[in-house]
Amino acid sequence: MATKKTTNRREFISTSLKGGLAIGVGLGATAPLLQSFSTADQHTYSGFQTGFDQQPLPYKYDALENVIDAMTMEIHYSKHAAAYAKNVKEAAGAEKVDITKPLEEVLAKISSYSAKMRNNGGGHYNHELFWQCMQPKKEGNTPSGSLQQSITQAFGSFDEFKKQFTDAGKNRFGSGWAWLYVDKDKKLKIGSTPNQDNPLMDISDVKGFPLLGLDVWEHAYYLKYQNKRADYIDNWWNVVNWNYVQQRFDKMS
Ligand code: MN3
Repeated sequence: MATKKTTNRREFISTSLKGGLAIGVGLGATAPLLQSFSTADQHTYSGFQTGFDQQPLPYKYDALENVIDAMTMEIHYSKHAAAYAKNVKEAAGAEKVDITKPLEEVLAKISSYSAKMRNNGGGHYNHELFWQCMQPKKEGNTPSGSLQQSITQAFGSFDEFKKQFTDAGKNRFGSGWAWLYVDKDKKLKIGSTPNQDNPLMDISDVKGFPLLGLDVWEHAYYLKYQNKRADYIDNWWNVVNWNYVQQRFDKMS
């Protein structure tokens, strides 16, 4: 009897892992999050998991005008980001990745894949998140509720958080991203990653679940801001979609 029970449990764990929970292993805080997903909300934003196809931009190219101009948005979405989506699928084909599963599973074990997968898988994930993290400009744009409280708790004040996040973006040498993320101890952290890396990747220095990401590649701002990355970041705070960031935070708390 005892032997049979052990076997059944092993089969159960194996089946669960195949069902899409693998990313939870080694990421601590994301395990309960992913376990709560039904099959239906995989590959959609409702479950905060990411598929391999580029999703429609949630607003028009000119919706963020005065902060991010329409031409930058159009080139960024339809050329740069579209290329990451195309190339990650190519890499997935070559490396026998099941693209009906969330991209997050690949990112969590990115050290076992090619540089092409790392650059384009990260690039695709980061941009899909980035579009959702923005909305048309709002006056007095700040988080509210539990996210605001947790930010104040973690960084002292919202202004101090903004300063540290801005510095993370400004000081990233070359191309990369600034992040607000939840680490394995469920603490809010600020960090930055080079190129198209992100906190979901096993090779990343900063690890956790990203809540908010800022693209500081020159292609994200150069047409309007030229070399003034700091001005781009200062202005970008006006278009952060804090409701979306709060929803991601709620999934993690
Ligand atoms: Mn970009």
